[in-house]
Amino acid sequence: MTRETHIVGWVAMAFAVVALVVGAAAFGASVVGHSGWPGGMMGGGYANGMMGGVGRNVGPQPGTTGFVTGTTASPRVIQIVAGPGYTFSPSSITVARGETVRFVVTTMGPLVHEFMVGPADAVAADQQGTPEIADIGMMQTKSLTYTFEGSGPYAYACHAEGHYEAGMRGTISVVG
Ligand SMILES: [Cu+2]
Repeated sequence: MTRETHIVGWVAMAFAVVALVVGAAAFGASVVGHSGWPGGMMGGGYANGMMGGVGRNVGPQPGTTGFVTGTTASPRVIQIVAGPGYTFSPSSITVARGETVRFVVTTMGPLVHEFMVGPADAVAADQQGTPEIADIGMMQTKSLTYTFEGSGPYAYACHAEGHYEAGMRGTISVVG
């Protein structure tokens, strides 16, 4: 390798590093933009990550002071961790009637999970047409946006082979 190709290599690498940093910053900005909690979600998200509690959703919950209802234009983000094992964390959530929620689901552990959300009876029956994210592999994050128009009951579940039977489900309470 000549000295010249060495230099070209280093320049390319420097550009790659800059691209990574810019990309990370842009990702952070988009997370804030979708949170619907101006100034609140960013800090919460980082704190969650550092504590390893990605499934904990900070900020005022429905029915409490300061709660901001998710809308179709700005859905409220709820983070759900699938696994390890046959669990969702959290396993119960509360939504406001009529609100739009963006579920951001991350799989921890080696099992591949699914995330179905909708009316409780449809979710329990794995009914075709019920909103669902399929095949969320280890450390993968996928999202689904859903509007809770009725009074419920609603639920979420994983219908990967045997997972629902093993208890991989969550309940959704509707307030308002
Ligand atoms: Cu599962």
